[in-house]
Amino acid sequence: MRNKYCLLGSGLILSANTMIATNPDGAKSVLPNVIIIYADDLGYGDLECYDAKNVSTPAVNALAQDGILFTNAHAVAATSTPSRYSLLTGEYAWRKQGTDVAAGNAGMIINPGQYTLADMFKNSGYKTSAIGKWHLGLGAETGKQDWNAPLATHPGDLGFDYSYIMAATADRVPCVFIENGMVANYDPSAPIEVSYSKPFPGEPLGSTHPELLYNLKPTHEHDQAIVNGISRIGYMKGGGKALWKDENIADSISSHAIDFIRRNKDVPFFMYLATNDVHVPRFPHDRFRGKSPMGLRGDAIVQFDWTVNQVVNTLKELGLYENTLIILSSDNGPVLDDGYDDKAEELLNGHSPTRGLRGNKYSAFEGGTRIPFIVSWPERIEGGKTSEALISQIDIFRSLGELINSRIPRESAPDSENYMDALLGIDAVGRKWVVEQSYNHTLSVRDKEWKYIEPNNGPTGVPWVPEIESGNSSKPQLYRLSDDYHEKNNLAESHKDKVMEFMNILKEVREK
Ligand code: NG6
Ligand code: CA
Repeated sequence: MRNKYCLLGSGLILSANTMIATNPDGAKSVLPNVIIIYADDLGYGDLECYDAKNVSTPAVNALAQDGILFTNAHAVAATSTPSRYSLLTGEYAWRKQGTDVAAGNAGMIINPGQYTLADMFKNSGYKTSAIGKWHLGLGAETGKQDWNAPLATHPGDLGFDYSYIMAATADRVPCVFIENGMVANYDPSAPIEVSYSKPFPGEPLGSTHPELLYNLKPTHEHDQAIVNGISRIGYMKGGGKALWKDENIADSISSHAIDFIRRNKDVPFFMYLATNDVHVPRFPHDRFRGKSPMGLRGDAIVQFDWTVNQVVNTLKELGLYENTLIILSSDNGPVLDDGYDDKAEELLNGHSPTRGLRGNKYSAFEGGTRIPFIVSWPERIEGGKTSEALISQIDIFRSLGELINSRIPRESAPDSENYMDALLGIDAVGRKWVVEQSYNHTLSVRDKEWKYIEPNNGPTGVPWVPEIESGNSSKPQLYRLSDDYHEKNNLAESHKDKVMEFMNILKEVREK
């Protein structure tokens, strides 16, 4: 299989069924391995290579040095579930109902009949995995899962050969890892029950037993089931030995990622590696405590960097680093107080998680969706570059499809376009415009110079964290980002033509 990006060396044989290139002595592939390292709530300014203060991230910095650091990259949404949905399906989440922040007992949101990013890699002969945060629902129906038996549907039905995942978020029950659709380390002596509507009699809650919250206390909500001295969203019973300890989550995720790489070192693999860092409850392992002066949130960034280092070192040790394409990014912008008293705000000491952008996670302002984005592939990318190309995570699907020369069914990944040249630093421009979705489905569209936020009736603060500017306004908003980085000066009145142009783009995209 010869294409623009992957060239076969001499003496290589193609195995007929899989299109995998193998050489006669070993089984080494020329198709690159692909790893998406997807951080959670990591802001545009949270990494040292993006000017973070008070925290050092040597592993990520080195990855950027070996690759390209993008300064105008965008998640599809300002929250997790819709961004992940869009990344894995190539469809804007706002097209599909039920794609907002999912409960831990949500039924599977991606329909097994949809063609996913993992299907694409699998059908091209890759071994595929999803490791870490899932947050896209499991099982056939919301609230009907039996967590004590194999789940009816799980990432295995979406093209992932292997999965080791958290059902939703660390602040939502069930607080267990799920391996290939079955609770990992299942403890038959402690059957698991989960509810998002009513507590289980006799089970202590954060609201009724605050004295049991020996690890972290909530600031708002998050006062239901208690696991590991931290109260969560949702009710849960049982779990026993299968319950996670928050301080070990990064270790569990990285060790399973490393095992997957080792098991598949001789074939091309695709790994969707979604870290729990730096989502709440932030509770990094002891060995990262105090590594930044910013408390738990800063230490969680250090822990994230450690995870990246683990993966990169494993690739290097196995001789795979040169021919592995790594995309490192985040699902949405940063947030400080997201429900736990971890002093994230008080300890910033001059650090700006958004790198000075207006708004945070949830917001229609840039802080909601502009995210770090690094692409490295030493064999093909000359490192150390920065790119201002306008890119969106919606295009990862078809760009990677182009990279591996994969045919994608016509009706699949409907919003995704091929921008592989931009991702490899060949094209410095990227998209003409990107569409962004805030927590309440307000859409924004921006090009290199301007950003338009459509009018809506939502409140000016995010309802559950009112200090965060939602970006909502009953009036159209238009900012000239090229000289108004902070989105302060609404020019909609004086630039009606530009507003009209963006309204038309949104109309066309909606009607597509
Ligand atoms: C919010 C939670 C927040 C976080 C978020 C999802 C409340 C008040 N807040 O609803 O703590 O869990 O959902 O974050 O419940 S995300 O990064 O997965 O989208
Ligand atoms: Ca998130």
